[in-house]
Amino acid sequence: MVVLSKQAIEQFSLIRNCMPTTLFSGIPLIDLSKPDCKHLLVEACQEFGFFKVINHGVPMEFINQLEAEAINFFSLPLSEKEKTGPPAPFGYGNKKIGPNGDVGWVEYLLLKTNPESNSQSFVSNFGENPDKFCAAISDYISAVKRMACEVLELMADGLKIQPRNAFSKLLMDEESDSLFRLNHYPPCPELQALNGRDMIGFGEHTDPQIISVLRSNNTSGLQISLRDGNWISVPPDQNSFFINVGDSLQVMTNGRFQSVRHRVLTNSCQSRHSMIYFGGPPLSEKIAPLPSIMEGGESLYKEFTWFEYKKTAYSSKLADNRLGHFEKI
Ligand code: GA4
Repeated sequence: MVVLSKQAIEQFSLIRNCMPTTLFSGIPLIDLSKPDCKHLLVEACQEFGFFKVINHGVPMEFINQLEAEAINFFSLPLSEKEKTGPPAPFGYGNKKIGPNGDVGWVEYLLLKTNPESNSQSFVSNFGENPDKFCAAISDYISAVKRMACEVLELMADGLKIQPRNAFSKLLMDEESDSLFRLNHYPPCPELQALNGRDMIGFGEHTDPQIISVLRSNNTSGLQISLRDGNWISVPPDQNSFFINVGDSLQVMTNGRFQSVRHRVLTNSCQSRHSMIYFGGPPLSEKIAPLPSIMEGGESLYKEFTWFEYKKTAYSSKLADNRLGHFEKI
């Protein structure tokens, strides 16, 4: 990206950084190789809607290969990358996020997880070796989807939900409306001149889907909002995955799990690369609390389909509370 003047920087959202950003050491850590991790998973989803996963079983080779491809792609000239755009519904995007005026210091590729639905002409513009890039994406997505399903099954076990695939079957469905996103947050050296202020790479929001699985390189920037509204910085860890509860999982657990508000701040000296799998249900799926969660109680939410939720999401701004429209008063 280009060098920015101070005025140009100020077109992006800046936040006053009262406290120097310290990395928070209390992020729940889930070791998937431990037999009783389901209880810790439930606690983490209730308290934070967010946790870190180790012993995840996703081969490092897939992660490293895709990261190398992504770095290659984002280092191409803008005109090359733009051949894969615009991002709506899928493709390359730069600074503009979503259809309603949100901007961030980020460039990205937004894709469907089902390789057949990314059209041939679109995929053929994936940088210098599109086949290699597509193969890396597909290997990575299959492994991460498998891990996401295992995590969802452990959550169902921890919540004593039957059948244990009540959540994961939605991601496994052929019609699952899941997405994949590669983000590049270029460094912004001019930030140092804005003492005491941070620039927004990706503004605060919750993810609309069921679950999001994020992997980033070792550059910090991700922050999550705690229940008390305070923002904390997540220490990066390139060998682990970070998992977010999405709005749909909040509804399916009748608010027992809460989707996590998160954002990314720009780093002044290092590029941040992240890859996120958003596990979503089929468009026609009714999103409602599972009967075994309700134990005869009332749903906190009006009934809606994933299609209806998505429509609301795409007519909202990033920071909006989208679930608010569907809460019973
Ligand atoms: C947030 C989660 C995913 O990145 C995403 C985003 C989507 C987009 O970038 O186009 C949205 C945002 C996300 C929620 C509200 C709408 C839609 C931008 C936006 C303003 C791909 C998604 O599914 O929802």
